[in-house]
Parts: sequence; C-alpha cells; structure tokens
Amino acid sequence: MSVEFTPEGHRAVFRRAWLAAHALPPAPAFPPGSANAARSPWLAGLAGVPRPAAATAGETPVPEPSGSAAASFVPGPDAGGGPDADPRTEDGKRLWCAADLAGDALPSADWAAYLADDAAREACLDAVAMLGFVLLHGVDPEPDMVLRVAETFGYVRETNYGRLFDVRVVADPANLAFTSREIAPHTDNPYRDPVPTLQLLHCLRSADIGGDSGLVDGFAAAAELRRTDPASFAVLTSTSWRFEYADNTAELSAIQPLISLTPGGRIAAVRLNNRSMQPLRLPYAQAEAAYDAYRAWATLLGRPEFRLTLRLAPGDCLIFDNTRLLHARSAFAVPEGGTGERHLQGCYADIDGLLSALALLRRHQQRDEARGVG
Ligand SMILES: O=C(O)CCC(=O)C(=O)O
Ligand SMILES: [Fe+2]
Repeated sequence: MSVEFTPEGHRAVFRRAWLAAHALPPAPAFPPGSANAARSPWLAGLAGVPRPAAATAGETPVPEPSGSAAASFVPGPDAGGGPDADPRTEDGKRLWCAADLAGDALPSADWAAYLADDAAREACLDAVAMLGFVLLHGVDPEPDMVLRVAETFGYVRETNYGRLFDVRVVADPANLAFTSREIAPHTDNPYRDPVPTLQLLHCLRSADIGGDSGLVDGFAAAAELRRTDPASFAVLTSTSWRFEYADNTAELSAIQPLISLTPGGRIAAVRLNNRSMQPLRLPYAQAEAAYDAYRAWATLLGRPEFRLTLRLAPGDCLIFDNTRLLHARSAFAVPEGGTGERHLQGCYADIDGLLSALALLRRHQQRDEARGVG
C-alpha cells in the first residue's frame, strides 16, 4: 500500500506485515488519550497474518486479513520513515573530550535548585543521558545522602556491597577502592549481569592531598579507536572477555566484550576493569590479537585529552553512566592518626529509571505549556 502524507508530500510504501503488526484494535483497549492507547495489543497478531502469495501463474492469491481495511494505525515517531536512533547508543549521545567540558560547560547544579526546580532537574537528568554524567554540589555531606539523591530519579540498585558502599581506607581492603592508591580508568562491576548502569559517588570528606576524580567518555574513545585503529576495534567488539569477582559472600562472573555494539553496529556499552578481567583462553594467534587490541584500547583511554579531572569537595555528588563513562582517581595522602580521611559513599541505580523520570518531567512540562502555566 502506498500512502501520501500531506502537506509534506512524502510518500511511503507499507508492507502488509507492517500494517498488520501495528494496526490498532477497532475499539481501544485503553482509555483514549492514555499513553498505552498507541501500543497495540494486536502486535501478537502478526503470526496469524499469511505471507503474501508468490505471484506464480495459476495460484490463488491469499485473501486480505479480514477487518484490516477499517483499521487505524500506530503513529510512527517520524512520518518520514527514518530509522529510530537508539538513545542508549552513540547515536543518542553528545560525545566529549575533556576540553569540551572545561569551565562553565561542566554539567553541574546545586542540590537545592535540583530539588526545587523541575527545569534544573530536567537539565541534570538530560546531562546524564547526553554527556553521561552530572555533578551536584551542596548535597549535605552526611551518611546515606547518596541514597536520597538516587531516590530523586529512581530506585537504588542493591548489590553484594549493600545498598550503599563506603569508599575509604580500611585495614584489610578487599578492593583497591578501599586503599589510598591510584585507580586507573575503569567501569564498575563488569562481572555483574546485568551490569549496574548508573553509579553515584558522594563526597563526605576529601583528602588534603590527591584523591582527584577522573572521567573518560568511553563512547568518544571507542569512536576514536574505530577511526584510527579499525582492526583493534573489530577484535574488541567481537571478543568475549570473562570478568569475575569472588569474596566470602559472593562469586560473580559475566562474559562480555570490552566494547558492545548494537545489531546495527553502533557503540552501545563499554566495560573495563583490570582487577576483574580474567585471562583469555583462546588459541594463541587469537589471544595475541586480542591482547594487542586491549593494549591499544587502554593506551587510547589513558590519553590526557580524554580525561576530565574533577576534585570532589565535601557535598559534591557525581551521577554517571557506568555503561559509557570510565572513572578513575589519583592516589591520596592518608593523614597520620587516620582522622580527616577521604570518605566517599557510593551506590548504584538504573539508567532506564532515570530516563523515565526525565521523560515524565518533559511530559509534565509540555502539559503545563499547553495549559499556559509557567
Ligand atoms: O575513590 C574514588 O574516587 C572512586 C573509587 C571507585 O572507583 C569506586 O568506588 O567505584
Ligand atoms: Fe569504581
């Protein structure tokens, strides 16, 4: 079927299967105007639609499915018929290197404004969606406040580390995070399936010397690897790597590539953590190619132009996309006597919940604009 859209004059051809899959029921199952009214429960009906008859002489054509002539159709997001850009992939992001976010370009806001003002909150959540992070200032440097921050846009994702975890120097550290040593750019918990998609880090006390935070846009770096070293990019996107973590209470593992692509070949996620990556068990030549590619990737990620350095002050809280950004910290000094030590609290959350909160804010804003409010 060919349809001409006016006034644009755009013409589109629709296949029978497309029409059958997206036809709305004659009587809507949902109240008109509700968001779900556009989501056809008939989607399940495609299996019952016969394939078009082959145009072989002498065969009887398959009849049209009954009732389809009167059906109306789910409005596509774009009548022009272009493919959907997936907001979770590089196509839906603003990729950056450190210089792009210098000075005022750093996505940040005050906690008080974030709480009081929907527009400020929308800008912050949009920054997480588009740039991969936002920095909130003025979040009371008190225990558990990081949970309150997460609860403003979704639900805390509890893990084997608890609802939240303390990042500070301990006597018998199970994890490099609980020392005062440098931590190279990494993503958290790549040994989990699914991986926590958002991480929050809230600074209660900063170190006198060192302990700076670093952020790297893994999508920007991956796009650069694809441009400059496509062979390494191809190896990393097609090699599965095992990540593992075990202690007295947990034994976790996941097998994933360091750079994940969508079926259409777009960058969708990165993961890297030399503390939990396990040795590759592959034939020699394949393993050698994989380690060469890994070295090229790690070298590129270490380039200073990619690394944004921040110094978290007490009350600062970072919210970042753990499937896109890598985070790091520099070594720091531990005062004698152990008082006044650097102390962060962190937790995990889900990015789809944050994107839902953002979409709701926008829906409410559109409703208010339509009513002439604000
Ligand atoms: O100490 C820091 O700044 C970060 C530690 C870390 O990487 C983490 O807690 O995930
Ligand atoms: Fe970390």
